[in-house]
Amino acid sequence: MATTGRKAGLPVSTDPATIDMVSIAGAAEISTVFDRYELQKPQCKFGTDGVCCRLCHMGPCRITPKAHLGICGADADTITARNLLREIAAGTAAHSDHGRMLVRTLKAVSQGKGGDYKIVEPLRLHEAARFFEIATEGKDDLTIASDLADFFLTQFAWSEEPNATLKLAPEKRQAVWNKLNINPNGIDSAVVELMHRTNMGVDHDYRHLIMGGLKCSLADGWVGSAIATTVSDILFGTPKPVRSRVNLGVLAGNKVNIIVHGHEPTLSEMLAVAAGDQELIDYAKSKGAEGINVAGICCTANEVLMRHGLPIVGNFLQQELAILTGAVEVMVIDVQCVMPSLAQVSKCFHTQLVSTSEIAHTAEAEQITFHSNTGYEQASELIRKAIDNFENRDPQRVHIPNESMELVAGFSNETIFHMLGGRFRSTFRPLNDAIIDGRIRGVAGIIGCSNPKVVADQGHVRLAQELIKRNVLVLQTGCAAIACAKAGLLTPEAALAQAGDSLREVCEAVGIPPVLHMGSCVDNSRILMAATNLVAEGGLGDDIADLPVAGAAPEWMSEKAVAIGHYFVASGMYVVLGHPLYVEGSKNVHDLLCSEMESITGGRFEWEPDPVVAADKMLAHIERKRDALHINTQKERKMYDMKSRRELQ
Ligand code: SF4
Ligand code: MSK
Repeated sequence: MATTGRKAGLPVSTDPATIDMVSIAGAAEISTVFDRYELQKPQCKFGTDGVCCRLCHMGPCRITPKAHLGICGADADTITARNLLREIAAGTAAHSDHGRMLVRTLKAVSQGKGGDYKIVEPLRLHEAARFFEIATEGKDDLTIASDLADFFLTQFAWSEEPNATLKLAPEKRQAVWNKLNINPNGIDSAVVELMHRTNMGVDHDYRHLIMGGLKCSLADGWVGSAIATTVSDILFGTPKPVRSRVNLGVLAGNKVNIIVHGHEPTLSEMLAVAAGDQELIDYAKSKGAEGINVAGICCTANEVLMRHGLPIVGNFLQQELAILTGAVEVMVIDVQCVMPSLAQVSKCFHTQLVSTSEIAHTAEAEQITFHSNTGYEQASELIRKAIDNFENRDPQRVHIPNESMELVAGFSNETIFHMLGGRFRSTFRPLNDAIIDGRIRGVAGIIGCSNPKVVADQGHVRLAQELIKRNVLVLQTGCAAIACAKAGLLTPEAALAQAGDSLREVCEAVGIPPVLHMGSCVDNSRILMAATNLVAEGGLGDDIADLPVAGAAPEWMSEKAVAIGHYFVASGMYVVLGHPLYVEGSKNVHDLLCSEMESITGGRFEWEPDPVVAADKMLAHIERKRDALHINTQKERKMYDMKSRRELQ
């Protein structure tokens, strides 16, 4: 069984900037996530095993050798499964509410009430309308946007019909869901159903519960997250390759630093635009700064990186450390992965913490609730606030680590299509061909958070290195992508130097790096679509479960990651988690998720803390899939020179 917990004596991170700032925090006696983790040790075994139940007030109950049933008679199977389902429901709710907010902005834009937001990507609007059979003939873009927004809003409510966006998946996969009866009928109702089923005295059969969890997770990946990604692309543009920099060293010693942190891209989008306003730049200069530097943390960072090339300060575990540099004038927070401790850390510096979401307040942060119709004005005001705060920065307390790394991001499916197929024939064909003839063994998604239980960034970076070395193309999102970026793996040159020979040849020929940054957490829907595109292109089976692909979340921590893992497994993928779900207290639930599930959905979980062993296991799975597809015959390696590219076109 996998163990969890960072062993004594190991560093907190492999990232020198993080290590540097943690020691500065220690010297200043400012507590960080790493200190608080130590204080929580040993962590509760009942919680870790998932056998603590507080679903009713006869409890709380714990399963022990002496008491193998809760007061109501629930056993370890029921208790662990119910706890797991509540995590899936919460993760689904988070991604999907983010999607709903974007749909509401799209609707407001269509009604002329969206302030400075507009439809930046009409192509994507038309493509989505076509796919979902929304009439476009004779309609202008705003009317189509209105109809599309209405259609997306219907996907949240309960309906007799399964969610229409499930049709994005390969047909054979849809048939699997039909057969298993796990099609969701609305995002909100899927979440409500899980909360009902896990209420005291309702669903007690762990198998039935877990299948219900898969159903809800599908409402996350193929519905809520897919909608969030699509609407983001329509409103802010489909990402294209973009160069930028990452790590705490992107903070500027001589500029006004504003950090956007959280998940929703709406306000950060306007901050990115407003930061270029000459009047504001001049105002910053009048206050002694050389300019304005907007940078991001967590998935807001990924959103503004993908579309504007704004720099990334760091991933989840670096949010407090950014403030500890003493060089941040304003940190703007919204929803998800924002630590409450930011209020405590910012109090030790001049940093103003501004909370902007209607639903997410932080005590002691200033609350400026964001409204899309005044987005630009609010963004300008926030920048002014930061400029005014610049004079309060204490140069004696500024410590910005030198570390920053170049990166290339912006790999949407549309971009990959174009890069692989060339200008005139957008296609995944060269990628499918390279997989079929073995130059690329398969594709792996490495996603998810960072977690103080493990050496931060190590799992992501080592796993990505091992996989590209073995000629596996890596797709990334979230904090995993930021970790690899910090280690230089999103620099095409550096990554290519570490890639296996045949993967390098293909990547060089078509001009893509071996590690592709596809966006934020909700953009895991792009990975689902990449898998769907591989199926659609032909030659690799009819279903995602047939593909030589695997997923991993080496350092995950969020309930959102629990939902993501389940929708990948429900979609037929093999998923390796760096530490177990809270289910180890039930052998039955463990066995269902980690072995039997493969015969049900074609996918399954595995826990593996060692990234090299995880790479072994993922590659073994990929090779098994290749064998089943009968593509594992030795073929002459084909060099993709200009002639072969022209032939393709
Ligand atoms: Fe205990 Fe059952 Fe209540 Fe859970 S639902 S707290 S196991 S009595
Ligand atoms: S931000 S969910 S810590 S990836 Fe999306 Fe990072 Fe995980 Fe949050």
